[in-house]
Formats: sequence, C-alpha cells, structure tokens
Amino acid sequence: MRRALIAAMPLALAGGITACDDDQPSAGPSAAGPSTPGSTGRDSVAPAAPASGFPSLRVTAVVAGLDHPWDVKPIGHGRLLVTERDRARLSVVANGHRHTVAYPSRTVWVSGETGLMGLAVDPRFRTNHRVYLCQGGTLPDGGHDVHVTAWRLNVAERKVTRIRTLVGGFPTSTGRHGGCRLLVARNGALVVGTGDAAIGTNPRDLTSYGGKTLRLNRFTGKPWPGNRWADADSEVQRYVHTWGHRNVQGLAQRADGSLWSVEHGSDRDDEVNLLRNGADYGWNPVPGYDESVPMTDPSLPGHQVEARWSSGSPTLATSGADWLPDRIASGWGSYRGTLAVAALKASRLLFMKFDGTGRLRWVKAPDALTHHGRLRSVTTLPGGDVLVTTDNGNGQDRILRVRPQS
Ligand SMILES: [Ca+2]
Ligand SMILES: [Ca+2]
Repeated sequence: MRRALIAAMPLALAGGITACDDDQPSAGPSAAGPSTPGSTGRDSVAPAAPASGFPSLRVTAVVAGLDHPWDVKPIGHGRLLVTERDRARLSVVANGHRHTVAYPSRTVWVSGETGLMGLAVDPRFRTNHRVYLCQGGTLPDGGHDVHVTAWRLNVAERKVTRIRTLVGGFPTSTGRHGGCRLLVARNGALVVGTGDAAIGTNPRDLTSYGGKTLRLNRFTGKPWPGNRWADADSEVQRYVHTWGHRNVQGLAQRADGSLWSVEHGSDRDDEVNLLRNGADYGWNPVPGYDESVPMTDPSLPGHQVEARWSSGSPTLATSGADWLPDRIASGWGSYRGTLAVAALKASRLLFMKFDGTGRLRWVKAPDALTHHGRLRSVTTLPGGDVLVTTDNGNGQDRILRVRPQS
C-alpha cells in the first residue's frame, strides 16, 4: 500500500502542483480519467475484477432539467427529494415530474463549491416528516459559514418549515472545499462530512469543524455521546468523529454497520476511507495551504489511517457513494455488496469490492455509466436500484436510475 504513495512523491516534489479541482466543471466526459480504474495508484495491488457474473445495467433518466443536483433521497411511494447546489433549490420528484418546495433559497450562501448540498431524510420520516440539509449561510457579521438544519416537509410536500439549526459555524473561505455530506446512521446519529475550507490548519485542529466527520443527535443537535471526545472542553471537539480530511464528499454505511467516507485528493490520491471513531486521516496542508503534502502523511505525530482505496494519479474526483444490496436476489450479481462511487472528473461510476475486513479486492467501472458526464451522488433505493446524479450544469442535469438486467 505504501509503495504507490511513495511512487507518487516525485510528482509532488516536481512542483507545479495544481489543485485538481475537484469541483470545477471541466470538459465533461472528454476529461475522463484512466479507463481502467486500478491502472494507477494503490488500487493497482487489487486483483482484477472477476471476468463474469456482472449483469448488464439499464440506465434510465428519472428526471431532467436539473442544475448541479447535489443529493437525492427517497421519501417513500416512489417520490424523491433533491437538492441543487447553485440554485439552492429543494424539489420533490414524482412520476418523472419535479416541483419546487418552498424553502428560503435566498438565505443560502452560494459560492464556488458551496451552496445547498447534503440532504438526509429521517428514518421516521413517514411520521415526523423531518429532513436535514447542509447549506452555506451568511452570519450576522457578514461572514459566511456552512451549517446543518432540520426541517419539516409539509404533508402536501410543497414547503419546508425550519425546525432548528443543529450545528453550524463550519469554516469557509471562498466556498472552496465546503463539504458537506449528511448521513443518518443506523444507530440514529446524524453524520456530517465537512471540507477543510482550503484553510491549511483546519484538518488537524480539533477545535475546528473543517476537514472532519462529525456525529450528533439529529433531534437536539448535541454531540453524539459515543464520540471519542464527547466530554472535551471544546464544544467543537465534542462533535468530532474523525479528522485530518480534505473535503469529505461521500458518506455510506455498510451492512455491517461500518461507516465509510469518500474525499477528493489534491493533484493525486482521491480516497475511500473506513472511518474509526477518533481516528486521524492524515491531511495536513501547511504552511499556508500547501497541497503538495500527501493525502495521508504517516510522518505526522500519532497514527494516520491509510485509505482503503486511493486513485493514485491522476485523480478521478470521487464524490458521493453508497453500498449496493448484498442479497443474491437483488440481481446485482458480482456487483452486489460493492461500494458504488461517483466520479466527477472521470465521469464514471466505480464499483469497489471490499472484503469483510475492508480490504480492496477489485474496482470495475462499467461502460453503461461512462456516457453521462460528471457524476456526483449515489443513492441505493430500498428496492435495490441505484440513483446517480449528473453534474454537468447548464440546466442539463439528470437523476439516473441504474438497474441490473436479469
Ligand atoms: Ca487521508
Ligand atoms: Ca504518524
């Protein structure tokens, strides 16, 4: 695992580091990364995917006419809730049609990669109608933050009413590296993945919300009692679940309960990480914002957790992710139980097979998901189909539904 990291070093030392960006619209499909994920980087140690057992995939558009959709979640009866980042628009999609939900879009601070981002639906939505949104905001002093707010969707699904802001004051700069992914874990905790706001000291500063995953009570907004530093003097530190991240763009919980994150690399090494309470993921881009440092730097004090998958160079700009069903009856064949990861720059969907210990076995990027441009978020539906959002802008974006063909 270490070998490929070292192999990537001369690139960094050669200077001329240009931060990949990540989230800047590029040339779309033509900007695709390597056609065979695993041809570079640490994943090269993984065996090739099995030669057979993969069903063909049927990809259909659920809805079109979106602009940078950031997250999509089912709310029952085939209906979907979707956020769009730059328009700061919240919508319900039903039967192929979209309607706008009344939501105070004007209060959202939209800048660069920040706007209306992560979305989570309460597990008890059917009775409490609660949803959670992560958005940029403007502070009373004119500065900006990123914060997470609980809302109630009315029965007609036409408007949301603010319940309370659960946690906020996440650092910002230009809007770059604003996070922000949400997940309600099966233990009931709300998990939040943040970005480092392109401020070098944030990831290792346990009194900053930047470059972390956080866990909190989704009703009270209080830090999750199981957090490693739940009793810390620092209010912020009580929320910290993991630290040393660059820009967490994906969160997913495996059937075994383990939590996984996805983040963008700098000019190399996008990462998929297996999250452990209190652990350090090794990003420390100082002094200033020095992106030539490794995505996981073991020379830092203490133990830094290596990624479970890393892109090597070039990056693919991996973003949202979700686990596929593990049931044989799901029809996913050899894809079942894989982590499906959307890639923006590489414009594809990566299916990553990890064994029960979390070791990478193989990666496969089927052709059926390489013709849709940049892909941002992945949501596995209760029935086993997968939703993927495109991120090409200009009002041309769609939510795609991916279904294995039997
Ligand atoms: Ca790392
Ligand atoms: Ca160390």
